[in-house]
Amino acid sequence: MTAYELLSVETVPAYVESRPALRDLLGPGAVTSVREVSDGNLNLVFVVGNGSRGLVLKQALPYVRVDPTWPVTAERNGYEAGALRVHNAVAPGLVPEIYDADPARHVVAIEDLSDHRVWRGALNEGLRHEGVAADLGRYVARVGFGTSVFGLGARAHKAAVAASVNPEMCEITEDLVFTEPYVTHEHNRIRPANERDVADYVGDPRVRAAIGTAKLTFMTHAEALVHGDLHTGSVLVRDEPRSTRAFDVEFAFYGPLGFDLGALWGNYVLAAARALALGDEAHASWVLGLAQETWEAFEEEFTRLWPGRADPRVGELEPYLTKVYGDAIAVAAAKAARRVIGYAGVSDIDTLPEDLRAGAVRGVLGAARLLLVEGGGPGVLDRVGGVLAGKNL
Ligand code: SR1
Ligand code: MG
Repeated sequence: MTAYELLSVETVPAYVESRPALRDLLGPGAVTSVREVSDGNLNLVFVVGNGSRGLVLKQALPYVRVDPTWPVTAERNGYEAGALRVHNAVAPGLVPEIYDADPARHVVAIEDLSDHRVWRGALNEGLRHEGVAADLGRYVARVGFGTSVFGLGARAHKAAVAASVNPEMCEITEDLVFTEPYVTHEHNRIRPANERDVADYVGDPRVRAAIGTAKLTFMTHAEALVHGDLHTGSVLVRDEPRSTRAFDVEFAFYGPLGFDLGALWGNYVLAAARALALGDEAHASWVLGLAQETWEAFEEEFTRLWPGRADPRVGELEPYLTKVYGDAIAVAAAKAARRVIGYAGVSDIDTLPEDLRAGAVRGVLGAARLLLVEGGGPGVLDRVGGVLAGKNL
């Protein structure tokens, strides 16, 4: 029993009618199609149309959709609406438009991007969407500059930090990414064939030290209103005309820029591990090259924005970029490792044939360990492919 009414295919038309912004968008009494497409861990999602235009309704459940015994704040829907508005302002065209937010029913209405597809699925199929990785680097740069003290100045940054605290969702990340994989926990799903690999990885004191540092950075470096969960399943892509949209910003919070870049890199590692397990070296190599592509686009865009900062006495560009890079390397490792040890696996690995999975997991943990041990050292990303392939570099 929830304290607010959950949407269903049957009730969506009346709901749209009851929301002035949506009625104006689609026209009165005009809903002709409703399709439920909920497939993430947390929310109900409906694609609504009137024959010529559409929108998407996303409603937060007060629990994890795939585990109703696990309560999660429905207020995340409001955090998402707030972050989406801000991201639309600083990075237009790289996120879905937002049409409406309903704090009583915990619903946001956003642009219908049904002509896009989720990037993770495309990567799993060995498809190359050129330019997406660079678009995402620009997205992180624009959000990272525009919502930070650099873009906002001191007072507005402090006000934005205060207005955007998202403690419950941050706690999920603190637990699932930085804690649970490193302790004995009921959420962990370790295959017998990988027990030794996981024990070696989590038992390495260098790994534990680097993860502890990354967790502290996550919890205390309120740099920018980052996406907070920027994996390849949070990205929609379209080829013609090319379009890239980062969506699903319910984990948005004031955190380190490197968190979003590292999330992308960690998921490139998972996609490459899949490709290598399937014997597609060319795709693995292309996917691993995306990390550099994202970084270069980020660096170029951030550098372009830098002269426009509110206070030229705050920060130095090169040391700041070095800090972001180092943060991102550790997050890449944490994000890749959590998906093969802890709660919420990814299809890249979980849909591999059983006999290929253990090797892929071993490769991912080897790559994560390399990244954590070497930190932001020179050429570390270039060595990931070798480790994934089982070469002891
Ligand atoms: C209980 S939520 C599990 C995971 O799903 C989301 O995509 C986040 O990555 C979160 O950690
Ligand atoms: Mg999500």
